[in-house]
Amino acid sequence: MYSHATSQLFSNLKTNHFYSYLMYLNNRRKNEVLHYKRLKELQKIIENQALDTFFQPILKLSSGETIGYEALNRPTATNLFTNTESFYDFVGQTNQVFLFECFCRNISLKRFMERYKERNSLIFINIHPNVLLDSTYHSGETLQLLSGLGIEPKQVVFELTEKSAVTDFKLFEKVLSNYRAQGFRIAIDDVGSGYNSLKTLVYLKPEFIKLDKSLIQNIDQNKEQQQLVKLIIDYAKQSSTEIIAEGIERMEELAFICEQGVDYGQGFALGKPKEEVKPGRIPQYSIPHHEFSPAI
Ligand SMILES: [Ca+2]
Ligand SMILES: [Ca+2]
Repeated sequence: MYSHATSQLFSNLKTNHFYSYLMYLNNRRKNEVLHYKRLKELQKIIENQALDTFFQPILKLSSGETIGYEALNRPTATNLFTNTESFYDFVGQTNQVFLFECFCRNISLKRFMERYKERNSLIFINIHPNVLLDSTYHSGETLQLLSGLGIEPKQVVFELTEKSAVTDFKLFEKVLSNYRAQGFRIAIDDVGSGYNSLKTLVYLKPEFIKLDKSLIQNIDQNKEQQQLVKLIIDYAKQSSTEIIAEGIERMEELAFICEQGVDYGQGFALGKPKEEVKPGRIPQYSIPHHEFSPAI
């Protein structure tokens, strides 16, 4: 027989277990309701085109010329999505990714042409690798859309983020060569953010490598980041790939990147994302030499 204290303990445990189970069910229901509400909101965003499109300039560092713009789409803030990142994380978990990507691509290109006064710069479009694999996407629909807007394929660079893993490299190489034959170019985005970089770079042979902002932030003070960037620069030279350093915010970062001979730059120091399509500018800077870690 259990003592009174022991059976009291068991009874408490049972009650606790029951309560945790109830809590679990309650949380699960709450999450399901939230997911449903967010899905509805996503559909509303697509229907009403409730996204703001911003264009951030990409500059040639040796001349200061703006060679192109990255299109960035952000949903109008609601309490269902507190920031852009949570919004995109959510989209990635739904079966709406494809629909949403096509919507974003169309709206980015359309707004670019509406707001862009000159005619010859590049437009960088973020795209999920799987979208490029879809047959309807490369069967001429893209070309048709572009010709309707007066954009040439050679002006378009698809930014493939490393975060959405490419699994079938052979198939992907084939698809990309189709795109290239039409004039499109490829950039691998967020390189150095820790997602499978080397394999992606070697197999996909992108025309551009976009160095992730985590590699650029405080690069003037961090030896490991400097080493990684130097490795990628060496690789790029051998494979005739051009490098775009992202997230340049401080003059010291800009100076270091320029000193290393990086081709292009993007970041708040050169031009913020704006609704209008506006060229960036390389600020005048003078950095006392002693502030640098020696280049390695
Ligand atoms: Ca990007
Ligand atoms: Ca990026």
